[in-house]
Amino acid sequence: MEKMLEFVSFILVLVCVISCGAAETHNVGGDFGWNIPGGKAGYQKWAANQTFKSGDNLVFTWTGEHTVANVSKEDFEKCTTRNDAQSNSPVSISISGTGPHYFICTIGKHCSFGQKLNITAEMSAAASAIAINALLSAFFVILSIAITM
Ligand SMILES: *[C@@H]1O[C@H](CO)[C@@H](O)[C@H](O)[C@H]1NC(C)=O
Ligand SMILES: *[C@@H]1O[C@H](CO)[C@@H](O)[C@H](O)[C@H]1NC(C)=O
Ligand SMILES: *[C@@H]1O[C@H](CO)[C@@H](O)[C@H](O)[C@H]1NC(C)=O
Ligand SMILES: [Cu+2]
Repeated sequence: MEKMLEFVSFILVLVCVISCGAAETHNVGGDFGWNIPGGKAGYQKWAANQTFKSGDNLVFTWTGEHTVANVSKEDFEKCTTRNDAQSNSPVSISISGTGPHYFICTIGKHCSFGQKLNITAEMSAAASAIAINALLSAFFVILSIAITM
């Protein structure tokens, strides 16, 4: 019985890895793109309405003079300028790993004026399925030990 459940769970993981792990593309700012936001909420409002997963792509598109740099939380808060930013629109960045990620424009005071984006990435569906499968497998092992005792 456990063997069969384990097999079913394994098949579900395989199916998910193949079909439900598709990476999504997020066009930063929607139609507004990557620019100095007018409103106070800036990019937080846009980000709040999205679900970011590890492996998804962020696409920054702009006209005029802007850049995108992946920065630390501290540099994000202080708008620390740096010279390793990407300056040719569009810039596509793959979100690597879960947790927070921070991006700023490094031109003039654009970041201080709100051209900054922080996101929090969740585990991808495929990674979640693998993690759940590992938990289930552990559970089945414990169950089969308990049964034979
Ligand atoms: C959030 O996204 C939904 C669906 O894409 C949309 O209908 C809604 O207007 C958005 N809300 C905001 C505040 O952008
Ligand atoms: C941004 O840089 C940090 C530190 O180097 C790195 O861990 C993270 O994966 C990068 N994020 C993206 C989206 O490239
Ligand atoms: C961005 O940072 C703010 C302030 O720390 C936080 O409240 C918000 O949840 C973060 N947004 C995302 C999408 O992680
Ligand atoms: Cu800018």
